[in-house]
Amino acid sequence: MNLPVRKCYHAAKLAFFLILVVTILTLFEHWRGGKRSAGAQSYDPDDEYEKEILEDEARIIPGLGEGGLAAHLVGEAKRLGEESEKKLAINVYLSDRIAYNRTLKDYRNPACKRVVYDAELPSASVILIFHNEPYSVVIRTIWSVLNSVRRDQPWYSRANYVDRETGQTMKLGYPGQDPKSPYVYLKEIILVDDNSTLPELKGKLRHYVRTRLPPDLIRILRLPDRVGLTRARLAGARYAAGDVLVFLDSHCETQTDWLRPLLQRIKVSPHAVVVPIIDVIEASNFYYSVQDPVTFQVGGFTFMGHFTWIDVPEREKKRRGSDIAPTWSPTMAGGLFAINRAYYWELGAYDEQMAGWGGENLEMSFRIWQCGGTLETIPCSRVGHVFRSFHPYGLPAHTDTHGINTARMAEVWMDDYAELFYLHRPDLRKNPKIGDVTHRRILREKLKCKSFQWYLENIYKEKFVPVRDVFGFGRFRNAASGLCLDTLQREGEAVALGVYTCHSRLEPTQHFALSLRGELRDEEKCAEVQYKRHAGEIGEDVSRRVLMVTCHGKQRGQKWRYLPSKQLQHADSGLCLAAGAGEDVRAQRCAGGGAQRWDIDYSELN
Ligand code: LR7
Ligand code: MN
Repeated sequence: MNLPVRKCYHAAKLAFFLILVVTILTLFEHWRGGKRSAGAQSYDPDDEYEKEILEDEARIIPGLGEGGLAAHLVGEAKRLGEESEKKLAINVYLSDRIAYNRTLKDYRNPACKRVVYDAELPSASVILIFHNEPYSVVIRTIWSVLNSVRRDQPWYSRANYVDRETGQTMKLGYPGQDPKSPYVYLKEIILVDDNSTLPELKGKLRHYVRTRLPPDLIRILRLPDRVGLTRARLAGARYAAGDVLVFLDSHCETQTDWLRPLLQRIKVSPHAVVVPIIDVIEASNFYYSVQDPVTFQVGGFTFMGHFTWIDVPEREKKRRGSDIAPTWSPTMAGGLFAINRAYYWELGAYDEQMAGWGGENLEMSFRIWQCGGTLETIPCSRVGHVFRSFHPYGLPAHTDTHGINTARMAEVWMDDYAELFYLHRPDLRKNPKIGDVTHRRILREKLKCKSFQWYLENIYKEKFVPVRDVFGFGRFRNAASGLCLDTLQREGEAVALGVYTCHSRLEPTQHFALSLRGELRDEEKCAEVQYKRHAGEIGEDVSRRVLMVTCHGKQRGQKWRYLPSKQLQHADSGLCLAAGAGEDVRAQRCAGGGAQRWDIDYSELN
């Protein structure tokens, strides 16, 4: 009977052992579980970001702003939106509620759909720079770039797979690109954070990129100091590895197939710097607005150093041959362009001593043309940009970076024409604040660049040069009242011309000219006598308004004569410019007297 007892003993031992093991395992599990829940209590920032991002995503209203239509909120939400726009120049409250990857209607010239691009194109590094930009707007910009280069986009399937010269079948993408990569032609997106202070642009943005975007395609470059947009772009360019640098502001949305036309043009013409057509995304409702898919404008400038939009000159329409052909542009706005990376460095990249905002766009434009490149708008590439009415971010305290940067540009590229800038900004003439530009002048020498005069005569023939194309210019002082012609800073098409106390020096609002064509004008607008139908005969008491309107260059209605009596006579109506009691000038029947006599500062006719 020993045996069963022994058996029993062994069984008990085994059972005890098993219980022990199970207990230990259970305890261990328990301990691990406890540790896990303790971990959730201890702070992990990524969990916090994840939570915030999920909340953000839950706020999005499906369908809002879809297709690029205007988005509207009502009631309290509408009010909060307007409030955010007052503060940030963009309706950020609304932006937070529009899908990050909303679609846009295709606004391109229909002819663009028939263009055939090479299957193999240069690779692109897209560089987005930002300082305290609204988080959701930045994310939407990134999504828009990514979605537009997805291999499964219908326009890529229609790509030319057969090389036209060799007859070889080509793989869609850039040389060496993995054909299985879901993104075509895109080497990388480089986000350059110009030392933002908004917390959501730090960890949360990083977490978003890691969890929702292809992290291996997106780099975030954090600048340790706020350096301004020129140097932020330089930092991005230094880092970039793609064949082509594509710069965008971080509040953009791209249109259907916007990238290939830029890459194709640079492939064919490596010294072409190319810009898309820039459409307006309304800051208040995110409406993607397009004037007309066929006509678009190119870049001009004012001697104040500002970028302007101008109509494509008739001679250029002839030269380019087709509405969708590359169109020469005298300048570019600066924020959205593509350039061959090697050429960017060869051409002198940027003036790295430009701080803050402004000036770099005209500097680069003049440099491109004067040093042998071309600056072109590519009509089949369209990108929307949120235009803001003010800069929501602060700029380096009390420094007028636009003025200083423009002076640096003028010193290097404008030769004697720099005087026309200094006419507006005498305070910057020989001002030590501008800093040293020697190395940029050496660059100009080295690249054997042409003169500014060459640029004006060959690239921007239409530009009105207020000291060259004139009989007289400066202040126009009225003999009776002693007041000077003044735009009174009235803006808009067709605004009344006025008079104001003469400034001691030539101020832009009082800088008028009598052009060789006989226009009475400032840099952009020409004086016309308001024409009334059925006004009857010109009687003694006739008095008409004088309006400043865009110069058409055709003389009709915009021609004036400066008489030996110092009267300014309007050719079509025969009326003379007169200053009266009010602040607006009038066109009246010519008569003697000081009210119709005008002294011009600098005139060949005085
Ligand atoms: O200190 C700064 N650091 C920055 O990184 C200041 C700005 N920035 C960033 C900013 O976050 C934005 O992404 O730089 C980018 C451009 O700044 P914006 O959007 O305030 O400039 P803008 O659109 O008002 O101005 C235009 O002119 C500028 C001149 O310096 C730049 O060249 C902008 O890129 C340019 N924008 C465009 O060309 C878009 C089309 C607008 C037009 C016309
Ligand atoms: Mn911008």
